[in-house]
Amino acid sequence: MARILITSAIPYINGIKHLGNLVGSQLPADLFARYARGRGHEVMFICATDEHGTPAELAAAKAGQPVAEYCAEMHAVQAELANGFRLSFDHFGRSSSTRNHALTQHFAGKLYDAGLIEEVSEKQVFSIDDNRFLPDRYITGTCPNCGNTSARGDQCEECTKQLDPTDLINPRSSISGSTNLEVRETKHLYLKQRNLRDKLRDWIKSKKDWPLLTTSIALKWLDDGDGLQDRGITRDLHWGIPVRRGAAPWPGMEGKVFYVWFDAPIEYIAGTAEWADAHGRPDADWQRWWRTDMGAEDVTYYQFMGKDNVPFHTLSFPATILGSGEPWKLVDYLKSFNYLNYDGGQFSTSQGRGVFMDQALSILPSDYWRWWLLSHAPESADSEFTWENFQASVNKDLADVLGNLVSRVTKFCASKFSGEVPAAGEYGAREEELIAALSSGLEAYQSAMDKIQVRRGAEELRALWVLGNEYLQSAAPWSVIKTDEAQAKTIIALSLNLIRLYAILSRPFIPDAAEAMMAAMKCDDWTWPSDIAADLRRLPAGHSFDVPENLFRKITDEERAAWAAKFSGKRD
Ligand code: B3M
Ligand code: ZN
Repeated sequence: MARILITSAIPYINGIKHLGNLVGSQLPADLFARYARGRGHEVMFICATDEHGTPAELAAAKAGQPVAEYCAEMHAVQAELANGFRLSFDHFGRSSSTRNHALTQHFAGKLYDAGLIEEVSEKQVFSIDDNRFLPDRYITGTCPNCGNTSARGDQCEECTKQLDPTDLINPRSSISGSTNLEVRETKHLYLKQRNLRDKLRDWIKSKKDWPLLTTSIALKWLDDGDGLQDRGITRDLHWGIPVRRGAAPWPGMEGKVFYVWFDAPIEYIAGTAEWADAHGRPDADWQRWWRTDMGAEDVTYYQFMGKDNVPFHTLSFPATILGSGEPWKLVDYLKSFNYLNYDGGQFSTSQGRGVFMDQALSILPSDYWRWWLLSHAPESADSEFTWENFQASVNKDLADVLGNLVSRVTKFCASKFSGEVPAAGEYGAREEELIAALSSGLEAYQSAMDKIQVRRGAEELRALWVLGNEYLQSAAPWSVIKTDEAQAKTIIALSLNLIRLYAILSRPFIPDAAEAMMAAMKCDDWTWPSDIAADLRRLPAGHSFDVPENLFRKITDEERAAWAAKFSGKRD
């Protein structure tokens, strides 16, 4: 049994996430967590909401709420949606927690002690009418690169260029729209990442098995142009983690907070501490996941995120960890994703384009979405959601292949024999062939899942379902029963056991359907299969079962057309 730590990039607090966000981090992380638990490993799976920074403050202002209240409400909304998608976090924390405040200040203090923090006087845009500095998204203006007139101070959404607030042409305050702005001196802390460049490069280069997407982005940022830049880790904002050196005040930094990207990844650790607190456990219980001097040396740590988050996780956060000089765990495997597009364009939160998590659950249960999203995960390239494709996958894979097998076998047995598993006799060549094919299929499935090849995992799982269907089709118990009842019973006994086997193997992808299948087999033994022949005799003769409700329904052409129309524009 291994110990596996899994974190998903923590979603920004402002608003409900769309399916593109979901498939880029939280959902594949959940898939892997469920798979690892299924294999019997000890898993700690952490996510949280990312509550600081200008997006949170601006969204709260727009909602007319104090930011703390807004964050508390949105955290509850996101937690409920995570639950709706069956995301099996051990803890869904908050980056605004007291744990994260203390840990973030602790890391800053250690970095200072190590000589890795520099105080820099710099020029920032100050709004006279708003009486405040305008960092990042607080300022809007024309992009010097593409001419977009609503580029934000940190980035232009049109051309994706990273910007500084002072780069914008015709800048205005995002709060008041005021153009009564001036540039003022202000003091900020910089993390001297450049001092860690060689260490970071060696560390990244040692990760031979990482996805190319991950290492290519990391090395590009490390070596391109001027290379790794020292990075401002503080902001002139009210909402955030106050700048302190551990527990001590930081002279000259009063009234300032840490930059959101400094504290957000630290929340992975803090979230694990929150987990311990929530369960009344001592510090040692979370430290054994994170501190190599406290038992974490045998932990394997996996991170999941969209490609835009890779630089922060391969450079900035490791710089914090390495620079602290303390024995914190670094990521062992970083799985990153490309983007999921929506019906000929991009998902867009600001334009409300695409399907958002709440909307998805309001039209179909989570397994339908989980299956489509995971089997089309944007791994080697961007992928695209279309309603045609969604309908085809659901109807074919889930309804025709898996759902149909379950319903045919259980209904046939209940009507021809009884609601109990019939006695199985000797197997013939067909059964032996099936067992051999399932055994090698299982290995292929495990090999994909062990490597977190999400799409391939889905393909291998579907191939296992297909084997069962083909077997049933060619074994044809409905014909055999007319001449050889004993053999028909053997076929059905094996097929009922197959349902239990599929429940176990499918659970990481479609947990609700898997649980319904297992419940229908009136069994609660989720032991991962290691010997298919034995597993197909696990439910003995006389064991009772239920005929489950239809596991999956088909999506009609009318529904597809109606949903495509409903989700074509701005959400209301
Ligand atoms: N909240 C960005 C995002 O949601 C950011 C991730 C933080 S991970 C520490 O894509
Ligand atoms: Zn631009």
